[in-house]
Amino acid sequence: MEKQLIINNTKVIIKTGDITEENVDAIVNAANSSLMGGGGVDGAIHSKGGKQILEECKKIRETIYPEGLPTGKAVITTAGNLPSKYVIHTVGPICNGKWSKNLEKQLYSAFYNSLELAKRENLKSIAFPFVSAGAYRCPKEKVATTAKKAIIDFIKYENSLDEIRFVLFSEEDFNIFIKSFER
Ligand code: AR6
Repeated sequence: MEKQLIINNTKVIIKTGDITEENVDAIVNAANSSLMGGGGVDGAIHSKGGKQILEECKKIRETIYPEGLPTGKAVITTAGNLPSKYVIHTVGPICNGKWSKNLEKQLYSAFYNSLELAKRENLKSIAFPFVSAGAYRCPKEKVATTAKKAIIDFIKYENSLDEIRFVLFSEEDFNIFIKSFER
């Protein structure tokens, strides 16, 4: 399933699929602070992308983020064997079913900082997964609304990207996303 929107000349694509198969400049990884891999999208990216990604993550830990990547920040590595050129690793908040202004702020930053990093690297297309909507258990509708806010603000204030994709793993998640964009 796929839906295309145009927002201020930027193509926004909402689709079902496996993000590791997306052919874009950068796919975003819903990582954890350790940057050492895990389950969900993170596990799929590291296992299909190969060890090059982990090697670069280790370098980032040794240099700029010895204590781990803080929630809401983003870093970039190459994408190893994946079809995309880069992986942008971000860390969304852990909600455990709850929601608050602070969690919203952290999640907004995860989306916005990933977009800004793509801009800094002169990238033209980016694909996001449903950050924090899996193991971190943030309410899915809230994640979709926060993602929408972040991308609309980015497009409005400092757009540089030709295409922003959201790649959802199930039809149910796709429908939640579509609803938030129609509001
Ligand atoms: N392509 C697209 N979406 C996927 C894929 C895939 N290949 N695999 C899973 N999803 P999660 P989080 C969906 O748990 O909530 C990891 O262990 C999945 O259905 O990957 O931010 C990390 O290391 C869900 O909708 O990310 C962290 O410890 C969405 O991706 C922690 O999980 C996000 O689920 C991060 O948790």
